[in-house]
Amino acid sequence: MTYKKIETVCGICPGECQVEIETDGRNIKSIKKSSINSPASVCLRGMYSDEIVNSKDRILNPLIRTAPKGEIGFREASWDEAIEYMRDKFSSIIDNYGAHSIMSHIGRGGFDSPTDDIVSARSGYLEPTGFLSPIGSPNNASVASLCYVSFGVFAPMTTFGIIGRRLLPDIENTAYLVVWGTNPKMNSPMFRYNNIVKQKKRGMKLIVIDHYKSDIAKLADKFIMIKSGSDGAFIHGIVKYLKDNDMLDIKYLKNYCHGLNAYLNYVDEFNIKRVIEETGIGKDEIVYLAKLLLENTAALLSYTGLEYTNCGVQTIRALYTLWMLTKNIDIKGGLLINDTQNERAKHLSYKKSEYKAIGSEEFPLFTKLVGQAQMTQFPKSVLEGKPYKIRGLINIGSVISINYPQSNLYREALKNLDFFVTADRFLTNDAEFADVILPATTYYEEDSYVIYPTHIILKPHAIEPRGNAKPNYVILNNIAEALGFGDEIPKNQEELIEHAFYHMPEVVRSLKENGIYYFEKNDRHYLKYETGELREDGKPGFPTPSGRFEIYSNILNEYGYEPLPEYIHGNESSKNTPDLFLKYPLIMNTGARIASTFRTQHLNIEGLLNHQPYPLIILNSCDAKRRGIKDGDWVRVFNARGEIKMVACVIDEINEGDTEINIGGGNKLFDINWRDANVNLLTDNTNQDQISGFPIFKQLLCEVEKI
Ligand SMILES: Nc1nc2c(c(=O)[nH]1)N[C@H]1C(S)=C(S)[C@@H](COP(=O)(O)OP(=O)(O)OC[C@H]3O[C@@H](n4cnc5c(=O)[nH]c(N)nc54)[C@H](O)[C@@H]3O)O[C@H]1N2
Ligand SMILES: Nc1nc2c(c(=O)[nH]1)N[C@H]1C(S)=C(S)[C@@H](COP(=O)(O)OP(=O)(O)OC[C@H]3O[C@@H](n4cnc5c(=O)[nH]c(N)nc54)[C@H](O)[C@@H]3O)O[C@H]1N2
Ligand code: SF4
Ligand SMILES: [Mo]
Repeated sequence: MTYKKIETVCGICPGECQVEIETDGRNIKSIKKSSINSPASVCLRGMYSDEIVNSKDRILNPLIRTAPKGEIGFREASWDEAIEYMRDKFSSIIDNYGAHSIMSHIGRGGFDSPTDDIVSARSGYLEPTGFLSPIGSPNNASVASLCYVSFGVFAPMTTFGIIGRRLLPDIENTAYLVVWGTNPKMNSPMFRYNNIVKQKKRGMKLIVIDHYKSDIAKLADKFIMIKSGSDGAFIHGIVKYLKDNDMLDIKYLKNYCHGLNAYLNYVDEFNIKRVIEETGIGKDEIVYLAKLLLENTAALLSYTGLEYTNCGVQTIRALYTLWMLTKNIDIKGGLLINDTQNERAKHLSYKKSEYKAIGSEEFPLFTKLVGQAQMTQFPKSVLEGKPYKIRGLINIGSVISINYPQSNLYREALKNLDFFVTADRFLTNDAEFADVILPATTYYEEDSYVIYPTHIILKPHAIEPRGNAKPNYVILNNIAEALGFGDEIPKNQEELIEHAFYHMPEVVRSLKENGIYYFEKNDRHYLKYETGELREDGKPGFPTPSGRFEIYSNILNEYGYEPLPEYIHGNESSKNTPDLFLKYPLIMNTGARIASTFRTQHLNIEGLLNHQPYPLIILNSCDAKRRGIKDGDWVRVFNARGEIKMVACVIDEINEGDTEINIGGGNKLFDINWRDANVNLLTDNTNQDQISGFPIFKQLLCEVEKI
């Protein structure tokens, strides 16, 4: 057998890291790190990609349901038969109830560049767009309903008037990197983590603010441990300290900030005593961070750690405000504002619907800023018919019945659909309710392209697809075919790049000729809000309604929300639900990423399971002792909504009364240790950030007892 070494893209998660693999076209002999992007050798999942690709559990052909809903029972079918079947079922729903009764949903398994380019929402439309726009359904959703957009769209758009993708920490040039509510060692791709390690050698100092000692906190020069969900109080406390000590350059800031006075009055509520009480952080640390931010350059890295509280969007707005007030925005070594990125990909055609997307009544700003339906309102639609009933669902790469809050509600909803199609590599929990399951390839098996910050590459498949599995974009093409708009979705690599870069012919040409395209390098400009480079009219300021950095957000005000970045003590908490707190006295914080899994994924991969065999709840040692729990004990974690079984991991570096619970368990077909470990049985689909609709994953209540 002859093995060849080829540079390709890791097949396992949307990190799309570059790797070098040795393959004979079918088998993978070795996987090595590559110089271009993140080394797979530091990523556990990347190391086991051959085990994932060749897993005996892979779905190899389209499956059609034979058993009653709620059971696993399918027969294999050809693609032609599956397409005919879908055509039949979907046509009947559309004819009887209208196209708005069908919904699409894209999960993390659909975060590859092509899928994203084809189906993600487009700005400039007044109505929500997406995969089903061509047939006139406004109901296109994705895991954006609970991931990234509070941080990446809501907070930056309502503050800077700029999307989060344009805000970049200048790690190479900063004196201090502040990592606040993210863990770049887990977060993919991992080139950021490698860069942090490299810059630390240069002398950069690392500050980490987290509710427990995460992997990145272990690497920190200074670790500040905060009570879950209280970051807003900490930030306001820092600003109050700066204000009280006349350390802010008010004259300068007044020129560029909208609502400065109102905010500086608001922070008066956050005296040291209150801040210490809310956050568990001492006065020294408030003073330390205040001075550090003011006297040095500081870059900021943040993400999901701040998204899942009742004031998630506002807390991230407060954080940006702190960076602005300490003049760390768009300076060398600070938080940079990048040039506008060109829009990519042809828009799918758009047929107007007289129906509004589900969730647009409850969360109007979600529809406005994200252009999608808010999936958290899907159960209400299916089960209560409000505002109308969704009857058909097309799901690409997501496990809805585990990853959304209050999972049983979503199970009920999936069960009550007339027709449900899902595309995946494995039988997931949702399979219990799927009528058709379509087999998806890994990236190793796909011909597509990948976009990196400096270049775009064409990516040929490294190994032959297993069975009759297909890439997401071909699956989308096949479903579109069944629904009558197949010609709008590319079905091979050539059509794919013509679709994605239709407005950039030089990219298409370069990819076809050389397989690679390099972006032009532009000189970096700093302080663009002073020079007028951020606004269309060329005036100094920001592209917001007021033309300034909006501490007071006009958009939030217009939509009836609090315009200042206010702090709210959790809706479910010692203060707001004291009776519940007596029964469930621990703060339930869920979902810090672990190395061996990708949420529900890989709990059937032995190599990875060996690295962390058990689902963990991390507890403070005093809380454990009081309950007679020792490190490694199996425990029951419960609240009024449900109970799960986890293994206790007892540490000192988490506040008393706080917890950190792994997500992803619950698939009956995967490892036995993880089967009763779906923490979303304990979360609440009605407790949300009122601005974004994001569920509260990091600030609920629970109790633990030894089994
Ligand atoms: N309690 C709690 N719940 C959470 C979170 C939390 O922090 N706490 N986090 C939330 C977040 S941030 C997110 S993004 C969601 C994630 O929600 P999901 O997107 O549902 O995440 P996964 O469990 O990764 O499911 C992805 C599925 O896609 C499949 N897949 C992988 N690659 C491909 C592919 O190329 N094609 C196809 N068709 N399928 C593929 C995988 O096998 C897997 O079944 O969960 C959320 N849920
Ligand atoms: N291995 C692996 N990688 C993944 C994923 C995975 O499941 N597995 N999921 C992917 C997905 S969907 C996403 S969205 C990204 C997420 O990427 P990240 O946001 O980087 O996710 P985490 O690694 O959980 O980092 C969040 C950090 O915030 C901390 N935190 C939690 N609550 C609070 C709080 O109240 N205050 C503060 N200051 N910190 C808090 C957590 O302890 C954790 O260390 O990761 C992606 N990468
Ligand atoms: S982060 Fe994702 S893409 Fe990168 S090596 Fe790990 S599994 Fe592969
Ligand atoms: Mo996510």
